[in-house]
Amino acid sequence: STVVVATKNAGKAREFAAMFAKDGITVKSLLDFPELESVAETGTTFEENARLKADGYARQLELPVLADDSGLQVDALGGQPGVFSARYAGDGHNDAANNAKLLSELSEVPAEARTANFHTTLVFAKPNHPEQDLVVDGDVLGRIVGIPRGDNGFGYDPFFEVEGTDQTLAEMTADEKNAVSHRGNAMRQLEQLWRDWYSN
Ligand code: ITT
Repeated sequence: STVVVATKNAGKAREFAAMFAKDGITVKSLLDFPELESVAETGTTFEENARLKADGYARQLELPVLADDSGLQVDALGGQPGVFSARYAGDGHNDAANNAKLLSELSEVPAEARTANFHTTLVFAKPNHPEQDLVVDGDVLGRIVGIPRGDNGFGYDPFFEVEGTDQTLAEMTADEKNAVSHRGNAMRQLEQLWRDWYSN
């Protein structure tokens, strides 16, 4: 079977594909449906934006879809970039520019005060039944390092060292990242909801 993940981010799509592949499920992303009208992320919370994407694309596709809204929350920056993580350095979503801005904002902050967390809210929506949306969250704690490490993953991964390890998310294999990440933690909760659903 197939699950549609309502994302244009190839890094996210790759992670979902790897997680669903373990259950024999194929993932399609919005990159497979270029004709759809883009849903604007006008919300002020991860949940609002994830609901907008899930409901908006489920309605257009007339299929159930899973949406992911995620971001990096840095304590010394009052939780920024947060829901603005994709647009931190301006519209257009440029990972290199976002990472450069993150480092410059933290230039006066000592290493021990660079604590952060990554957050994901996942929403699973069926077409035209927003009241039945399944909503789960996932987090991972860590800190922002001054020099990027690792070539795996995407986005802010080379700068995010996972608490309790000496590795950034970009130094982990895909399986290692999924075992500890915000997205992996949220997916494990969603799988539990799906199991409860089908056994009732
Ligand atoms: P979609 O909305 O199409 O899913 P997006 O990249 O715009 O794609 P978000 O609005 O959720 O997604 O923005 C998330 C931002 O956080 C974006 O800059 C990502 O690169 C970054 N991000 C999300 N998950 C990440 C992860 O696991 N590792 C590193 N960066 C991540």
